[in-house]
Amino acid sequence: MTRADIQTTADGTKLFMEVLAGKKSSVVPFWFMRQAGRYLPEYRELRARKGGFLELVIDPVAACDVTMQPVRRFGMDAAILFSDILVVPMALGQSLEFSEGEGPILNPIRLESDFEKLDYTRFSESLNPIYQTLKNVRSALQREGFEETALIGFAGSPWTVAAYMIEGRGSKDFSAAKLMMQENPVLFEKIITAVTDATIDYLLKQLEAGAEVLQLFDSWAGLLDAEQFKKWVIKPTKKITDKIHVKHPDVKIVGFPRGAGFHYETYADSAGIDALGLDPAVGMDRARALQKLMPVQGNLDPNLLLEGGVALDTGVDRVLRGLSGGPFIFNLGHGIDKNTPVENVERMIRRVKDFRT
Ligand code: 1CP
Repeated sequence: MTRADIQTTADGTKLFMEVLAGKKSSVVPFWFMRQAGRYLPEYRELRARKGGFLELVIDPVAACDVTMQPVRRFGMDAAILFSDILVVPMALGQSLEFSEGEGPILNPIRLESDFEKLDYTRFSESLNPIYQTLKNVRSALQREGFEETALIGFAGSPWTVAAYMIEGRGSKDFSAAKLMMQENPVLFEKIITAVTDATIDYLLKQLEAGAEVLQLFDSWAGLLDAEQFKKWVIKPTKKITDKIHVKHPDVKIVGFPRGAGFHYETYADSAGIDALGLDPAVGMDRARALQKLMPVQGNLDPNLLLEGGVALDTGVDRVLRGLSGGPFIFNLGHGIDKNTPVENVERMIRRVKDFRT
């Protein structure tokens, strides 16, 4: 029997979606964050040919190809749209560049006058290439025999996206964003509200274009204290999940509040999400407690993929044994490193595919 036979459930529903709906499975579905990207030679080749990262993202044929690359190679249970969380500020008219080796550079919003320059009128239209990518991926999955592979759409959560908009670049502490939160809460709230409303529109259109599951990436959730977390993570996330669920009650939303530590429970209880992405710092006992609340996804330390060998096997087994007793999707605890050897990825996937509860 092939894995594909095992994966298709009796009524033809995709295993990935069944698990997100709360079913426990003897075969563990998997995908991993940043599964399309620089560790893959075919990605590096296409990126060099297209000239850059954003050029790939706004080209629906190329972005579809990149989305499909890891699926063709490894047969994940889910494909994730190839795009970036920062296309939302870009579509709001904020300048965005990805410079080689430096990550994203945006023209920072520090003053009311910077905020007023945002342009909502072309938001939806600017994102048309991304909706087209989703349509292309849905047909490519069908055409290439991946009928059981689910398609994940995504966005950044408002706090994380706003943090980049204010800071203007990646940072370890996002001090300019945190300073604005304290010193100009009125402007900060305007930015969060603008991102929240834009994200709702963006995710609803992703669903119309063919996304079947959504993930919200809150990569910098760990920088906030309990009060800030409630106000700037939980509240806007709940607004997004409510709006999506009103229109699409059956669509599952995975929330990934990276680094949220002891706020994970509050997040699971109050953000309106359907499944929880766990970072590597969440220990197995707590992960299992969280799994009683909802399906979980995670949380292999991506550093083990750099190491490979027995260390990797042990880490994979620990996560599989720890979480396969309930609804569980195997994933990394954050994005794969660009220096990851492909053979280590193959080794990890073989172990996940061979595992049975
Ligand atoms: O080719 C390149 O040089 C670009 C590298 C790259 C890639 C492959 C970036 C730049 N973004 C992406 C794709 C991407 N980003 C995906 C695609 C789907 C996938 O395969 O998973 C997704 C979901 C993201 C999400 C994203 N972008 C996040 C959230 C997840 C996380 O990693 O924490 C964040 C924070 C970003 C911003 C961003 N985009 C790119 C970089 C290098 C960064 C991080 C910048 C920083 O803060 O240092």
